Amino acid sequence: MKKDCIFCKIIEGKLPATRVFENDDMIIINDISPQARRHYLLIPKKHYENIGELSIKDGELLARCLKTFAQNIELLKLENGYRLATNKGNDGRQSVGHIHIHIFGGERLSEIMC
Ligand code: DGP
Repeated sequence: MKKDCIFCKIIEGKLPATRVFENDDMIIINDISPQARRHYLLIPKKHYENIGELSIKDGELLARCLKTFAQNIELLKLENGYRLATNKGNDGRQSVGHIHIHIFGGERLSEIMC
């Protein structure tokens, strides 16, 4: 856990968030500022600044998170499909420095989304 990280505080329960799913690896919460009818954030519990910090070994954690996500599509009401995105750095418009994957769905999405 990193001091002064918003997502670490949410993971620790020190800041409120609507948790839709949780296991040992990750939480899935509703985004505070949804960009689609359903907009979740998949947040690994281990603190990494962004996807660029992951080693091959760390990639196993990400693979487990994605597999678990894919097994919970009904819970998330994403049976019709979804889009995943992760932002990195200034050009990627990353605003929170804790790795997270945006999950968009619940409607037919626009062709381009930022
Ligand atoms: P990014 O720009 O990729 O770093 O996305 C960060 C997302 O996190 C953005 O869509 C808004 C969301 N967010 C920021 N602070 C909070 C918070 O305190 N709670 C929740 N639920 N979402 C947050």
